[in-house]
Order: sequence, then structure tokens, then C-alpha cells
Amino acid sequence: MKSIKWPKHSILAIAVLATWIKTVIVYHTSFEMDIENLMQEFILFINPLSFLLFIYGLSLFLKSTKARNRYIIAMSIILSIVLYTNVGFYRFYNDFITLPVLFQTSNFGELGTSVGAIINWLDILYFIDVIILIIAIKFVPKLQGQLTIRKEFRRAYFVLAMAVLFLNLGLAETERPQLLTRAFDRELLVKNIGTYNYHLYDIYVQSKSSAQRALADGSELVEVDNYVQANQAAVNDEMFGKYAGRNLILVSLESLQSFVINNKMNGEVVTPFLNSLTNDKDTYYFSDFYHQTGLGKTSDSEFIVENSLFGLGRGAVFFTHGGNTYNSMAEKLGENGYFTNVMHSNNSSFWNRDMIYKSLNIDKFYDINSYEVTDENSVNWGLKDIPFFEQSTELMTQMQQPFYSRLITLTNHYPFYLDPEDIMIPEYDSNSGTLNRYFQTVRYLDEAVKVFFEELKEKGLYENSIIVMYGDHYGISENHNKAMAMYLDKEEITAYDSALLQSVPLYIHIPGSGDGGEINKTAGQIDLRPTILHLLGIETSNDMQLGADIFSEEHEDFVIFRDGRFVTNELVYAGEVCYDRNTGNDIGIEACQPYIDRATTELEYSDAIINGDLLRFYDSETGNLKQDVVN
Ligand code: GP9
Ligand code: MN
Repeated sequence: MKSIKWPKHSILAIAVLATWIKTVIVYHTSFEMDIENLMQEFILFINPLSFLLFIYGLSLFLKSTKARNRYIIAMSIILSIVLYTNVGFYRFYNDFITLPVLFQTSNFGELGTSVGAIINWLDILYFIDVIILIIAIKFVPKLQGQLTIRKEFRRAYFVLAMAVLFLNLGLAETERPQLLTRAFDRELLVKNIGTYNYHLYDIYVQSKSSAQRALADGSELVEVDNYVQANQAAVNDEMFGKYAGRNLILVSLESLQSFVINNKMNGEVVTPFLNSLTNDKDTYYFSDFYHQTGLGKTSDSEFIVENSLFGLGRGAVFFTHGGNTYNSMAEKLGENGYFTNVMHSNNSSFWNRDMIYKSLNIDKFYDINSYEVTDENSVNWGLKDIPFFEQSTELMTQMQQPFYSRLITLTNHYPFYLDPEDIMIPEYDSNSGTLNRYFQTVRYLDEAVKVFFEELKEKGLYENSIIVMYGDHYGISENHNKAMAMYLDKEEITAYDSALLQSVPLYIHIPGSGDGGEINKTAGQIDLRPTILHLLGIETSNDMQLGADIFSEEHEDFVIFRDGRFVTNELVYAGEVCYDRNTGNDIGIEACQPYIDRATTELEYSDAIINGDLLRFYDSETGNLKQDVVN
């Protein structure tokens, strides 16, 4: 040993290296992460480094070698415990830990009894870096005298750590744009920013929401309640309860926008089946209906439909407020004897669905594990829509009736890839591959819906159901405006056009009813909850909801977008300009002002309900504040 000259910061270097390598090995051996390319592999490799440099590097601020070593050992133990706890949790739940889960002790009921099965003695290897460090400290010879750490060294060290962090974030951003603002999946977060940084991020997001929650009290609800009550739309007596007792099948049509409906692309019909439903005797087709989602995309649409509240302006409410009290459509239907479920062939943790579905009181989530997914029957994001619908109807035959099933399709999702055998029409010929392929995947989605209807009929599930289908959000973003202008034969896509392009189709199909026709009232996803519940004969007059029954005489032609834009039957407000809807001309802000004010109020009230978790203070049976908060 004597002959080796150990560098001054050997222990620090060993700590960083040992924990880094261990973490990367654990990624590969203990978690199932889909790595699709070399870049993702590289990001996974470097992602623990920045955090480890920081946390171990803090030892450089300690004066004595002894204190530094103690700190490093303590940190390595804490980090090993964090990592190992995640491994244990993952073995059981197939998910990474998020703070609210730690506080929902009921989650651990099941876990407690199976701890024995989860742990084994080889798990000591998860602490291998601690062991290496203890040995190293023993054997690396002590330096003579006290080591003073130069300021310049410290500065250079932390600059390096920062550089690694930014490199990591930069690469992650190119792989997964808007990763942190949208925060869609814990697995994606861990894959891209690393398990340790993920926990910091999670602590930040969760503590921000719990602080807002802690500061809120029931009195805030009084004002919101007054507004909601004053703006209630009375039910349409003719429609109320007309289809009570039927199964409710809700289909989220991935990325489907209205501009393809009853439209052609280079002479090809894009949506033959959905077109046929627009003048079907048993179908209401809503031709001026809009999505109202923000960054939470599909999950926002789910949130809006279930709760008749808006998603949040930042991030995905499914993630940030998954543990709130809600009064969802599923909960209402459950109270009325329905078996409620969501069917979607994806990991249950995506969009935090596994957590929030509990808060929404959804009885069962048929996630990827309920489906047979093979290489042959999947493409792009996973199971293709046709086998998805086939397998879903099969599952429905086993369900207790009446049921409420919400199905989420997936094939018509960016980047809109299909297998050659599923291509039914040629690509479009604009400068945007995305738009070009979009028509093809939309065509496939249309076919899938047709197959779904046939399957429902075959399985005897059709007659006694109501089938509601809506586009979840836009599929073609403003990045493709040039190509869209070409398709729509316009010079350019203005803010006015973009707002109107947010229209998504809505169908309410009621087999054998003879009820149907085109409805051109201006409405949005927020109106679905009361509209549907009323058809099924379920009252919502005490519910804290911001939408209105579209069949109501009092329904207003006014739809608010999450970013403050809005559309009425006469006006379009976008890019801070007030347009005459018919001419597309700027008509001065005054005409829009009353609506701008109301849009602001409604968005604020919705945010207040969510951020303050205010529904925990509300009794929807009576429409009153819960007694204990009044005093
Ligand atoms: C994922 C699917 C797609 O499960 O819902 O989500 P999106 O990217 O459309 O929000
Ligand atoms: Mn979607």
C-alpha cells in the first residue's frame, strides 16, 4: 500500500463512482425500463451522476477528513435505503414511489404481509457501495495533517456537477420534450432524470400542492358554490332519464379533430364510418364541440369528463392532485348501481392513472395486464385499436350490468405510425410527415370504431347501451400550420383558425332510439358529465361542476379553453384578439370583454377547487358545506 500515492479526494471519488455504477446496474437488473435506442441508454447511464456529484460533493464544505468521511458514509447509506425501498416497492407495484403513496398507509396493508416474499438475503448487494466505502476508508492511508480544500477546487467541482446536470436535462428534453412541465410518467422521469433527481422533483411538486391544500379552508367554497348554483342549466324534461339503466360506453378517440370528419384528403374519404354516424337516426352528432385540455392531454380530457372541472394551467392535474377528493361521474354512476371501469392497454402508472382512479372511485382499471399484447398486434404506442376493441368487448361480456366503461384508444397518436397491412389510404403530400401520416391513422381509427360496433352487436351488448365518443385533444399542433394551411386551402393559419381547429367530434349514439341529428351548439368536454348523467336519469343539481347539459334549453353557446381562449356562436377570442366568428375580422376587445371576465372567473374557480382540494369540504348529497367546516 505504501508505494501507492492516493489522490487527496479518493474517498469522494470512490463514493461517486461506486454509487453511480451500482445505481446503473440496479436500473438494469431491478426495474423493467424499455430502452429504445442508444441515446436513451446513454441518458440512463449518466442520469445518476449529477445528483451524486452534488450530494457527495457537499462533504467538501466540511473541515476535517473524519467529518467528511462520516458524511459520505451516512449519505451512501441513505441513498442505498432510498434505492432499495424503490426496488422493493417496484417488485410489488411495478411503479416508483411517489410521496403521496408513502402517506396513504392503506397502500401498505397488502405490502406488509408480503414483505417476506419481497426481500431476500442477496439484497445486501444493494448496499455494496456502502461496504466498499467502509473498506476504502479503512485502507486508504490517512493523509498527513489536515487537508484544506481550496475554494477554486470546490468551485470547479460544482461547475462540473452543474454541467453534467445540464447535459442530462438537455438530452432528456430532446428525447422527451416537456418532460418536466408535463410530467406524464414516473418511469419516463426516472429514465430521463434519474431516480434521485426524480425524488427531488416529486418532493417539490407534491409539497407545493400540499402547502396550497393546507392553506385552504371550506369558506373558499362558498363563493364558488354561489357561482355554480347561479349558472346551473335546468334539465331538459324530455331527455332526463330517457335512457336510464342502459350501460354507458365512453370512447376517447385519440387525437381526433373535427376537420377530418365529412372531409376528403386527395379524393379519399378519411372517416367513412364516423361520417355515416353524422346523419344516423340513432346518433346525435355535435359539430361545434371542443376539447379543453392543457398539457395533461389525454389525462386532462379524462379529468374534465369525469369531474366537469378544468385541468390545470401548468402540469397534469392527474399527477399533481391525484389524491384529492372528487365527485366523479364514475362515483355517481357507482352510487347508482353501475360497475365502473376504464379500459386502456398501457402501463397503469402512465399519467398516474393507477393512483387517481382510486380517488375517482373507478372500480377497476383494465390496464395492459388485462390484454394480450404481442409484437404482431401492436404498433407505435402499443396494442392496436382493432384488437383493443375486440378484446375489450370480450371483457365486457364478463361485466356486471349496468356498467360504465371508458375506453381509451391509442393508435392514432403522434407520431402516427402504422404497420403496412393496416394502411388503407395513401399519405398526404404536404411538407409535414406528421400531418401526412395522420390521415392514415385516423382512417385506421375509423375502421376500429366500426369493428367495435360490430363486436358489440355480436356480443349482445349493443342494444342496451349508450355509446358516447369524443376526440380527446388535438392531434396536429401549430408546428404544422403550413401543412394545415395547404390542406385547408388557406393562405395561412391564424390565431382565429387555430382556435376553431380545436374542435373535436362528439357522438352520442343511442341504439334503437330514433333519437339523433346534428347539433351545432357550441359546447365542450366540460359539458359531458351533466349531459350524460341526465340522459341516464341521474341528478347533478347539487354537484360542484362547471359544465352544463348540452340538451338543456339554458345551455349557453360558450366554450372556454384552458389557456383562456374561448369560442361562442358569434365570437372567437384568441391571441388576445376578439374576432367576429363569421367573418374572422378583429372587432375590438369590448365585444369579448364580458366573456373574457367569465372565462377568467371559471378557470380561477376550477383552480381553487383543485389546488385547495375543496371538495373534501363539500357534501354533494345536500349541496352544503360539511358541518365541521362551517363552524
Ligand atoms: C397514454 C395515452 C396517450 O396512455 O393516453 O396520452 P397522450 O400523450 O395522448 O396524452
Ligand atoms: Mn391522447
